[in-house]
Amino acid sequence: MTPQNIQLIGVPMDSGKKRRGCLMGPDAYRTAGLADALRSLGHEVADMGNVAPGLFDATPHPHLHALGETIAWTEALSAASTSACADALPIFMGGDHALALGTVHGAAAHAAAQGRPLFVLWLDAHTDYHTPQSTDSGNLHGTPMGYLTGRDGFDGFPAVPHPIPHAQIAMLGLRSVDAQERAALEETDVTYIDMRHIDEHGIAKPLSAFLARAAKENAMLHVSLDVDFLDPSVAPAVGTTVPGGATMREGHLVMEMICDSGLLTSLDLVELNPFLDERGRTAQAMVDLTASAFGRRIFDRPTRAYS
Ligand code: HAR
Ligand code: MN
Ligand code: MN
Ligand code: MN
Repeated sequence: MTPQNIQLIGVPMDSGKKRRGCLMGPDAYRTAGLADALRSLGHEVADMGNVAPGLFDATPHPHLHALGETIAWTEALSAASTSACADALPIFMGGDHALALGTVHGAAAHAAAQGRPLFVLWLDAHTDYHTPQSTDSGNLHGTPMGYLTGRDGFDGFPAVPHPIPHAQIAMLGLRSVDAQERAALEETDVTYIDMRHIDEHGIAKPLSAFLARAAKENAMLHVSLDVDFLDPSVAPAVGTTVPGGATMREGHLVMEMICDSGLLTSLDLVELNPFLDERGRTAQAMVDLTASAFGRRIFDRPTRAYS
């Protein structure tokens, strides 16, 4: 992989759900050696420190958890993302998945300014396609895909002048989808690949079709990697464990293929809750996956065919 100019941006955001701990994520990635792992692959890496939200109205909302704080994060992150995308390849070290409300919003603005489409790869057990009205939990980390595609009901959030067209989105690893999300998604042409599809056909085929489409359109690519994409047996440090997830090798293959595509322009690492980790193994797994997206290889040449 050609050397990249990478900015690590800490996002100690914890407002997207009630269970606390994701605010420790950025420092767990630092402790696990994310910057050095990327430098050892030949990249230029700058740790930009952490983003902070502006002042916000903390008045409780009857249904939505930490609405004012989440809106303030979205505003701050959108601006940070647009400017980071102009200078470098940002890696947003979360923080919960509500951070994508801002990071993708900002990346979409940057892509629009470049006159290029933004494709989004959502690696997650969940579709996160709720609106503030459809969510039963009131947890806004379940809504970024709804917001970013321009669904109605996000009062108080920044307007979405560049909604991501559904055809430019692939969701991979799905195994926990609420009824309202399923009904709404089935009306769209989002590429949704659930775990059964991965079991039957493998993870490579649908991913390479999506990446080929992005390449053909000269797209930018935002990847949002939720810890719960992985099976909880290999990645326990997440509040929303769902059994039956991707294996470590499936995760690596996805990241290796992203690397080979040369398309990656921004990356979220989300939902790591270090308070739930076991001797740092989940943070380490996320660092290892990120290294695969930036060129770490077992061998640098194809293995010889058996004859
Ligand atoms: N769909 C459920 C809810 O609204 C769970 C959402 C969980 N989201 C995340 N990120 N952990 O994927 O509330
Ligand atoms: Mn998620
Ligand atoms: Mn999830
Ligand atoms: Mn729900």
